[in-house]
Amino acid sequence: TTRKRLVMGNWKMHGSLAANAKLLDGICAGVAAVHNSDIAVCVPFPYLAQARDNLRGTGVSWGAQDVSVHEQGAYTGEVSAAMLNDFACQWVLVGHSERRSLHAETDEQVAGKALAALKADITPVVCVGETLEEQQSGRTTEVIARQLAPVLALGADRVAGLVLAYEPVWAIGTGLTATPEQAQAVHAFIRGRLAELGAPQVRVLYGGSVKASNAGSLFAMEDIDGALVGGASLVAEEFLRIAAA
Ligand code: G2H
Repeated sequence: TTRKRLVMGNWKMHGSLAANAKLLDGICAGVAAVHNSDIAVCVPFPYLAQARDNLRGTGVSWGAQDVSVHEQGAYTGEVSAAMLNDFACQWVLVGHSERRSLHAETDEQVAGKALAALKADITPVVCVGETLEEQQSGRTTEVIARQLAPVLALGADRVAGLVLAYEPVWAIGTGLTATPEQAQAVHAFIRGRLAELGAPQVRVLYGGSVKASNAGSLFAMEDIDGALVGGASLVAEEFLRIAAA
């Protein structure tokens, strides 16, 4: 594969100024030993300035965990892509399963957020994935195709500028990981859709209980281009081991 690996931490709603300082220091201390992989962290909004100040020039990039579909206006509590630009964010997660399930985000809204980010020159990391019930009833590819449809409808030029992440909901924070073969099968399906569209260089990350002990076997798969890491990204040594796997 010619696609460069990307290992991205998703801190979710964890951290404090003090804890982040230690974690970011730890990541920066080990990053020189990591080759062949881009490394990034997606932090809570209030810590974007801290991430920028601590990471600028280190080779570790940073981003946010959500973005508004709107450019500006009376949207209390929302954060725009232009605001993320003010903090030099390179990335923003959109459509994480926790946003879809806890905040009822629709496939169309997720695609709208991806477009808002792209227009601001921020790379959206669009998350897709099926629930346990959907998987058990054999509907995995149907669900992934439905979630991807409005994103792929943005067209090849737009899609070429984003990253996708496959996160089976049943493997998120549960300790259950898809087997490398299970994950690869879905990644191959997604890769096929990208090829059809004419955007073959888009990276597709895997997420869901990724840790140092399983990262190597996941990364050995043809169509797995990196990882979106939750829990294990909160410990610098573990996160670095995943990036180096
Ligand atoms: C999936 C993942 C990161 P974890 O949500 O996005 O979290 O690695 O804790 O399962």
